[in-house]
Parts: sequence; structure tokens; C-alpha cells
Amino acid sequence: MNFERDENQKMIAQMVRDFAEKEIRPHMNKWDEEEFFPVDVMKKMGDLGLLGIYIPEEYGGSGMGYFEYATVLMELGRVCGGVGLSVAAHNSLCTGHIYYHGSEAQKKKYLPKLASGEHIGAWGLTEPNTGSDAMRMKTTAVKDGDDWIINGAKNWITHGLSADISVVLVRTGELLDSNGVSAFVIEKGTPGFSAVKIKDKFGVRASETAELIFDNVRVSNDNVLGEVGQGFKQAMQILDGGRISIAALSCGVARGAYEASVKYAKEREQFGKPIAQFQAIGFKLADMATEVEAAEMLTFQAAYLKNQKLPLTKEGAFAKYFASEVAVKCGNEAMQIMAGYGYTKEYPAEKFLRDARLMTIGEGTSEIQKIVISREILK
Ligand code: COS
Repeated sequence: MNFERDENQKMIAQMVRDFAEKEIRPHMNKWDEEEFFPVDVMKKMGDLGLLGIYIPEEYGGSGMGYFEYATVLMELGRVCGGVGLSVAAHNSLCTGHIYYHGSEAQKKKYLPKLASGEHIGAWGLTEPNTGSDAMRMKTTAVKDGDDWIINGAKNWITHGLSADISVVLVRTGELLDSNGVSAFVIEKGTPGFSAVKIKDKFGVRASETAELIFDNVRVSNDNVLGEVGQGFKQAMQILDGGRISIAALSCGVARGAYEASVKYAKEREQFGKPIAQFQAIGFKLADMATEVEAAEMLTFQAAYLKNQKLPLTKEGAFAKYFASEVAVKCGNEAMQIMAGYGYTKEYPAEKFLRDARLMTIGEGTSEIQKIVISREILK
């Protein structure tokens, strides 16, 4: 594995960095304050090719790989974890599920608009009563002639309200049957399908979160992605790849917190010198720098495996688990270094910490990552 970024990756990193500085940083505190999801910024990222990063060009995507994908999320996370989270969910959950498991007709129908940003894509696995224990989902789809009737609810769905297309995992067989779940594409406006915004989140507040409600939603068999009954295994595969995105986003948040800490520590003087010159602060920065680099390496390792189409269940979980914990640690240390100022919204530490906190929860908690890792080790 080559650790050096090639010219294309460097160019993408610079492009996203410039975009984030111009279009995101000036507004992100307001969006955070108001829990505002900037759909127009998503559309602009669609124009830049950031909403179908690894989707082949024949389906309107950018035709890049997972190194580039991870690079984009690292750059976005460095500025705003909330916006980054929406880009991650759109790319690797909704769009990725259709790309990896949809029929040719479904790919042609949905991917070009998702990749261009004309459509925003959401993905629903979690329910109000089933988070980590995803298999126990209760939302059902029952066959009615050539159609399916869906009833139930999905919870904590990233931009579920604004999404034009949602991919949802629904029970079509017996409870706890791993071959009893199927994936459906649901279009906005389908009768009986609605969404309610979830408010008052701790962090990633620029990323909308919603509950999806299905009240006798009728969809045709054409809306089933892949084979009926294979949805749970599809979802597990999608999450294996999705964990690269949360790992990359976490690396970005961690790096952002680290860079802000270095800047502050060089500027802030106490006892007659910049606090960076005290070993207590220097050692904190050394730990942060080391752990950010390690998290990035684990993330690129998982991205490499995904590019090579090799199994990555364990390595994806390594990266997600480690990087998200590093992000929390870096956010926390940034606050400690900035102390009283870091505890206010005038300085960036508290937002990094709040955004980082989601990373150890979403797309599988740290505890779930440890279940996945230990099962793989002990296989
Ligand atoms: N790839 C493909 N198939 C997989 C898989 C993977 N990574 N992981 C599991 N499977 C398959 C298993 O092989 C099994 O198939 P069989 O029944 O045919 O043997 C089936 O899926 C069920 O797996 P398992 O028995 O491991 O299911 P569990 O109920 O024990 O759950 C965990 C496994 C806990 C790993 C799963 O529920 C999980 O990932 N939970 C967290 C969900 C999550 O991340 N939610 C956040 C979503 S936020 S967007």
C-alpha cells in the first residue's frame, strides 16, 4: 500500500479544502445554532462531483475510488462534521446501496440524479426500538399482488426529511430471520410516506436528522433492491464500506481539533511564554498528532481493501472504532488546551467535541465495532 497521495488526490483535497473554507466555514456556526441543513451547499457539492464519488461515470458519478472518497470526508470533517455526515450518508449508504445491489434499470433510474445532487439520498436501517440490534426491526413490507405495503418507522435518519430518495431496510419474513429483510427504494411523495425532523441534537447539527413514517405505503416490486430477503446482508456490507466514511470524517474532525489546538497553543501566552512551550501542552499535541496519523492510516488501509474488492469487515471496524475515539479525544483535548475560551462557542473546540461525539455512535457504536472485530478475530 502506497501512503503517498497521488496528484489527483492532492488536487481533490485542495478543491474540497477551498470549497469548505469558502462555502462552509463562514456559515457553519449559524447552521449549528439553528440546526439548519444547507441543501444548497449539498447541490453545489453535487456540481463538484462530490455526491457520487465512487459511482462510475456511466451512471453520472465521478468514477473515483475510496482513497479519494476518504480524502473528501477528511477535508469536510476538518471544517464541519455535520455537512460531512450528510455527504457520507448520501454517498456510501443510499447511493452506495443502489449501486452495489440495485438492478441495471434501478441504477440508470436513480444514480445519475443522486450523483449530480439533483436528488438527495437517505438510508434507513435503525428504528425507534432497534439500533444496535438491527436484526430485530419491526417495520414490515407485506406482499399485495405485485405490490408491497409497508408499515412502521425508521429513526435517526440523516436528512430523512429533505431526501428525495430513501433506501430502507424492512422485514419481509419472520422476526430474527437473517433472510427475512429486504431493501426498498422509496421516493419522496409516495402516499403514506412522511418524515418528522428530530430536533435538539448535541452535535452534527447542520446535518438534518429525521424519523421516517410508513403508513400503508404501497410500492411496486420494482422498488425492491436485489433479492427479496437479502436486505440484512446487503445492509451489513453497506455498513462495512460506510464505516470508512465515518472513520474518514472522524479523522477530519480530529485533525481540525488538533490544528486549532496548535494555533491556539502558539498564540496564547501564560507565565510569560506561549503555552505550546510547556511540556504539558506539547505532550498533548504530540499525542493528538500521533493518533490522528494512526487513524488516517487505518482509514486508508480500509479504503485500500475496498478499492481492491477485498473483505474489510474487520479493517473497516478497526478504522471506524479507532478514528471516532481519536476524534472525541482530540475534541476533548482541544477544549482542555483552550480551557475557558474553549468552553465557549467563540472558539472551535466545543463544536469539534460535539460533532466528534456522534462518530462513536452513528453507523455502529464503538461497542458494536468491538463485537464485529472480536467476532472476526475469533472466527
Ligand atoms: N457482510 C455480509 N454479511 C454479514 C455481515 C457482513 N459484514 N455481517 C453479518 N452478516 C450476515 C451473517 O453472516 C449472518 O448470515 P447467516 O444468518 O446466513 O449466517 C447474518 O448476516 C446475520 O448476522 P449475525 O448473526 O452476525 O447478526 P446479529 O444479529 O448477531 O448482528 C451485528 C450483528 C451486531 C454486527 C449487526 O446487527 C450490526 O451491525 N448492528 C449495528 C447496526 C448499525 O451499525 N446501525 C447503525 C446504522 S446507522 S446508519
